[in-house]
Amino acid sequence: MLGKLSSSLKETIRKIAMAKRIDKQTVEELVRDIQRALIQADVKIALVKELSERIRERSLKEKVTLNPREHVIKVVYEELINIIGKGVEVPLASQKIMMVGLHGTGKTSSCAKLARYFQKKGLKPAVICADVYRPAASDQLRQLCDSIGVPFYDGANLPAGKGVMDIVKAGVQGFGKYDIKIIDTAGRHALEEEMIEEIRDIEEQIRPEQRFLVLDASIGQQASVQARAFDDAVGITGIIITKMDGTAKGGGALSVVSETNSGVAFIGTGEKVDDLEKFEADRFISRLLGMGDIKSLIEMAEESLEEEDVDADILKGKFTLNDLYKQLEAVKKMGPFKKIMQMMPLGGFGVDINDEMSQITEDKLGQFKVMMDSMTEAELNDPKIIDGSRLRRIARGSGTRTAEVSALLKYHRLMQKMMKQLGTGRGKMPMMKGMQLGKMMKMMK
Ligand SMILES: Nc1nc2c(ncn2[C@@H]2O[C@H](COP(=O)(O)OP(=O)(O)O)[C@@H](O)[C@H]2O)c(=O)[nH]1
Ligand SMILES: [Mg+2]
Repeated sequence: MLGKLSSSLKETIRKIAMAKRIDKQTVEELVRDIQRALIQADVKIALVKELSERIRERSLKEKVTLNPREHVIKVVYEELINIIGKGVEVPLASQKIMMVGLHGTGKTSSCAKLARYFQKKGLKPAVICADVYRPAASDQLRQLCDSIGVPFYDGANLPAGKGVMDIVKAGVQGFGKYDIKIIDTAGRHALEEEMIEEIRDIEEQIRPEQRFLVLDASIGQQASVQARAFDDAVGITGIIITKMDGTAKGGGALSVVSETNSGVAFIGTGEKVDDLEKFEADRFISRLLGMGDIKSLIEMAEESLEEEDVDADILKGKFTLNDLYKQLEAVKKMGPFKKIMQMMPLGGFGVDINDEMSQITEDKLGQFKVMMDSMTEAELNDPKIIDGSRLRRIARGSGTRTAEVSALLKYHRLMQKMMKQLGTGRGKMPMMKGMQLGKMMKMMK
């Protein structure tokens, strides 16, 4: 999702993290990079300008309590959230939801996706099809509902000549016992008065708590015209941006949301019923910037006031299994290891951390401990001496398999290598000097 924008922004953040100093020129370059990335993602020029101004202002003039690089990254993060708004929280409560939007934007698919979403949250959804103009619309929705076991109503039992309002009323009444009643309305190819009147009618007579506007991400900032028109007509309470999986213009669609009085509620990321994500601005931007959870990084940075001296022995490469265990224990308290690594501005150290290694769970740590208990002091201090027969002995002693002991050793080697890189100044180390090092070591201890 938003791959191009994300990779440009990640690169920008990386540059800042590695900058020798933060001065006017660095900030200017940063602003230019961000402008380029956002304009390519079809974000409105006016918004981009505004954002640039604010980044310039805040990066250099604001009083800094953080490390200046972190401060700038934080400013970028906050200002990007500012562009797309906080997002809206949809309560997990009984309610009627009306879907509006033009043809082909993904209303019908989103009805089913929403039904699925609420179903997974333990609520009982039902869906009403108020599109009387195209018979195929009702078939499409029925099939989707059938596939997830959600009841569906399209007024088939009503006498001929039934109108949209008859169907919606009968549906809402018939589904009285259901928690969530989702109403799919008929779109048009353009913003026609007839459609606007129809949804206004439904709004006035049914009073749905939620009026969700469905926007197709691929139209980018042009979505703004639709957003305003639908907001004027029924008062949009949340926006669903669909097809985020297949466009480079998603930034544009996201950014027009600020023109309505609401915000993004969900994002559609594919054609299947499960391809719907609840939208949370901070998480979304963190992901876009590749910062894992930048919030915790910044909080952590704010907390870690004094920089601690790095354990010189560890950096010289003397990194024993016992050291590893101590670190893992500390890291475990903070969440998956991979996340911590992603928080590092350098995105790790050119060392690939695979998923298995990043999932240090309580169980795994317990197992590590048991294996280490079966090792001799010499083995703990210098795991290199562990050969095949020692490996089998340790496995037997700890009731594990040799493959599991090997995995621990492999993990240790990887960490040791990383520590060495940190210590010797080889690899990417030079850029790290004087910045994250103390904090990082503290985090890992
Ligand atoms: N890739 C992708 N396709 C989507 C998404 N949402 C809807 N679509 C597709 O867009 C097309 C139009 O969707 P539909 O729900 O019928 O739109 P409607 O006319 O507004 O009801 C269909 O082919 C959907 O499968 C999405 O999030 N990602
Ligand atoms: Mg439809």
